[in-house]
Amino acid sequence: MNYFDSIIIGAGFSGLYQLHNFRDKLNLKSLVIEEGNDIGGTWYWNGYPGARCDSESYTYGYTFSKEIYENWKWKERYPKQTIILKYLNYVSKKLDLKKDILFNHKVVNGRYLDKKNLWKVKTNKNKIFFCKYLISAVGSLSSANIPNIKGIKNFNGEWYHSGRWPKKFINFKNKIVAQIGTGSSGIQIAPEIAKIAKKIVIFQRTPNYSIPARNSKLTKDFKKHIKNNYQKIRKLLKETPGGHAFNFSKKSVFDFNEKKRNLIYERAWKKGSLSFRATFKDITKTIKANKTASKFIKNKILSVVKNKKFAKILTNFDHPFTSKRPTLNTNYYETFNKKNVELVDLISNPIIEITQKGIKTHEKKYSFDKIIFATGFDAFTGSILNLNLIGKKNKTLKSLWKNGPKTYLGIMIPDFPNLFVVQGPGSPSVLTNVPVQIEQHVEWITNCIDYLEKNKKQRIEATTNLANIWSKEIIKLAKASLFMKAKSSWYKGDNIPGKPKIFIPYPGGMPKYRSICDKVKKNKYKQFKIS
Ligand code: N01
Repeated sequence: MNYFDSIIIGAGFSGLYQLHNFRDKLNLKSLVIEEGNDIGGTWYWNGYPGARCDSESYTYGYTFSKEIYENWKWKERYPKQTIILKYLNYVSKKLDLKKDILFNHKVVNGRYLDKKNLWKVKTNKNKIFFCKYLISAVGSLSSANIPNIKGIKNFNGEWYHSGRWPKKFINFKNKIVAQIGTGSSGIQIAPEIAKIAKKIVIFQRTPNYSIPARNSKLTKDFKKHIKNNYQKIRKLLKETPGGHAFNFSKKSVFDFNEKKRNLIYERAWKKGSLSFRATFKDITKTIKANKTASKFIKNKILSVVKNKKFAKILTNFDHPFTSKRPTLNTNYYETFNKKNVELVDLISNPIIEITQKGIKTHEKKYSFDKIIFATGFDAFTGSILNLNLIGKKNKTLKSLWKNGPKTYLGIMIPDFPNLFVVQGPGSPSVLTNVPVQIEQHVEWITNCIDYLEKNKKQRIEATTNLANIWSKEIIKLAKASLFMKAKSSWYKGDNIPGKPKIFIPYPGGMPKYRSICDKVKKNKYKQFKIS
């Protein structure tokens, strides 16, 4: 029988660290099953032009090992997708992880066998495995959202999704390219395509606030600082709400007059990075304070973009800054000053259909050689639901979650014993610098299973009551935040037709979340049903 103590689905940041913990710390016979032909998870799939991380490189990685942390040398302020893959390969080699990964196998279903207390897992190549513990490490942003636009199948040219970027070389030189979507991915793609394509037409539904990344090579001194401050950096990442290496200012927007405040914003703008939102303590907390930041960003965009019509479309915001995922950019707004770049406002001029030759909007027919979909993901739930999991009493995860995900801590699901989710819906996940959340989750799961094994327990399960309490807590926190002020956002499922409209990630910040998880551990998981 193909039996393992634990099976981990996905070989990204989560799966790799989980494998190391289970195999090398708990001595569990473990296997990772990965759909791609190499490690990397989100960074394996998102190989689009311009793909780069928004978190600063020295904070975007594992911190569990001083040796691993110190011996990897980041070269730029923000790491490129290819560099992150190199980094993960370095870690994987160091820990000898690949030997326990089955590549090119996609898990197509998993069923909990009540009597045997085992999970039965099947792959697309009809391989069947059994395990005691099943771990979903499939990530929050893995299920590509390809919009169901009429005629998509008729297009004669090639089309691509940013989150499933082909491994082959794609030549955009002298091509006429369409890009649909202007989120974090689209904002990175457009400037790169504009450099080489004959023409790029960017189709924008909703404008995003974007802050300059100000990427640069790391100086010798900064590299030394990283190396000499491993413990300090690690501690800081655990203390800040988003798991980043920046703290929020203690000052309010209203501690300053407009002139002084704008000077402070100006300084933050010049510095760039996601820390812009932390310029004042209340930007992310109250609408009144937030309006000053939103206005500052709007004026910056208006000052860069020369074409008045484009500038208006790019600043026609329908949400407060940070109520949706803030984005970073390198020359995104400057790109609209190029002659080969056009911007289409889908609010006033929606897409009617995709034709053989290109895209037909309400106002015009366009011809394209290629179409890029930077249209995001069925976030949080899409990739885990695609595993087609069936728990106790033949209950499918799809039916359990038909009105929205139900989890406890975003880690465990009622009626799905011994199934653990890394970065699941209901955990802080994408509201944080993700590797920081991943380490915390993997370590919590490892400790929990260690407890079960040492105490000769066979299974652990969250109760429905626990999951309901957790959902209520998330809704309460979300209502008190600015996140609910966004008219439409993938944080609350608005981007996928038919998806329940409910705020999904835990918005209380990492330190609070961590302390809740630590308490559960300290109380020996008493909240759960353990047998
Ligand atoms: O996806 P998104 P993303 N017709 O959902 C538009 C992480 N990430 O891949 O805003 C027309 O943000 C949609 O419009 P609207 C990061 O967490 C990280 O860009 O819904 N347009 C939006 O403009 C990030 O937040 C990094 O009105 C349609 C865009 O497509 C997350 O991934 C880099 C449409 C989708 O934006 C997702 O970012 C990249 C339709 N039918 C990603 N459907 C870094 O760290 C959707 N859109 C750098």
